[in-house]
Amino acid sequence: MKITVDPVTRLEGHLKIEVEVEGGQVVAAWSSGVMYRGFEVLLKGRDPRDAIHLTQRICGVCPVSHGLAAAKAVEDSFSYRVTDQTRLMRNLILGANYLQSHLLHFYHLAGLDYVKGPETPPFTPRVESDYRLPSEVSQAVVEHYVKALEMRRKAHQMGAIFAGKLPHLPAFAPGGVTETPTAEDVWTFGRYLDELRDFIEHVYLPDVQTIGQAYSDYFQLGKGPGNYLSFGAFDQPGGHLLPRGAWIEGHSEALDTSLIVEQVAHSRYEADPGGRHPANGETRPQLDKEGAYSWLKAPRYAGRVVEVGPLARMWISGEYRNGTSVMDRHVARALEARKLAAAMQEWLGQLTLNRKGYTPAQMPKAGMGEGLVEAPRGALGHWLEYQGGGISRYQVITPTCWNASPRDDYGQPGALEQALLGTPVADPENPIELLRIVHSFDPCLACAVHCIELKR
Ligand code: NFE
Repeated sequence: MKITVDPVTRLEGHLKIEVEVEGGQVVAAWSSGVMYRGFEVLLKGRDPRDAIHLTQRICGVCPVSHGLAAAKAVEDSFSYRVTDQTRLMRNLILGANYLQSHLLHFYHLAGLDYVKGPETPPFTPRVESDYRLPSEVSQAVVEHYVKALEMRRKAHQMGAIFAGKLPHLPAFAPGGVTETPTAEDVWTFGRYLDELRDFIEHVYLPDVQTIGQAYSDYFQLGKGPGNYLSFGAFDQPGGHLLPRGAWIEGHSEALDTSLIVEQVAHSRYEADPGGRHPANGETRPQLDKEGAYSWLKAPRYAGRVVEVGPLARMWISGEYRNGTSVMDRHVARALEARKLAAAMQEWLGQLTLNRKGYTPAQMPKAGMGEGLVEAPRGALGHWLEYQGGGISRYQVITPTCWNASPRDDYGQPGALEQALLGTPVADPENPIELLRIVHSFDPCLACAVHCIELKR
């Protein structure tokens, strides 16, 4: 039989999942982004600096990552190097966004797959689950769900201190961050960071442990392709806090972005056999293409299907290599939140008070650039080319495009499609097993796609 979940709720954007079940197990899976993004097209002809602000509108959850990737692509086009003060401010703004995003994912998106909420909207209607926590434990996690909303607000405020506002910050520019940290800024940021570190240590990590113990079978379910990719994030002298690299067929490799290809055999874009590197990428939508079932292209690294995100980063750094399952994704994300929050404390102490984070940069009229960053959900790249002061080519590959991609030119299913294979589904009317697997990737289809054609 076929099970279709459309849309999958409690993720950002619109994702459709279809699976074929035989003998109680998933034997085939299709992941479809059902909307078109097209930002690449509307950027054509604009000033490259506009990309820093327009691409943030791709998503309200991770605008910092898009703004930063665009700023880095512009800076890369004329080999501009930012100051230490800029680096620290960008790290703190991106860090604040990561903390709110990781809490959002665990408490507000994935948590209710395991914890029974109150019998009232927005907790109902729901796909019923085999809820396993004793009611008082469940009740405590629901209280943490509410507290996490306040923690996320504080994380947004932290980012806004150095970014001007959030979401969609105005302060990124080629040449830095147009804010100047004061003693009051640093004090306020530090006070909120203390609260977040306390919440991560004493609430988030223990809740992940509680759910991991009660649902320990999910350390065996939803296994990804086992290949990982990270573009590296949080610049430090000589490297990144979250390292750049790849893990392919059991081996660690240095990142080589020339090995990236996006293929479209099963995507709603004009046929382009073999695919393209994003620096030469095209965005030519074709709604009714035969055999296509997604608006996501299929990015591949060295021909391989790779998983991106916190588990990929913790795996590549060697800090967490327990497994590639649903629960491993939750554990890696929580451990990463703790590690990052500790590093943010250090960076805050390294800021120079009352020193600008911005040095005006003279832009050339033509150039090409690559902007790489790790967004909370994984590897994010922006590729830019401009001539006569206007953008001639722009391509974005988001983390969710890597994870939720459709089949590629060679028929290889994407990472999420692979993770669904072999999953036992106890009740096709309530396919909670599928939702737990999908949610563990923290997909954001808003990042991946945008417009929809309504058929009335
Ligand atoms: Ni819309 Fe995003 C992150 C990016 S995911 S949340 O993290 O880029 O495709």
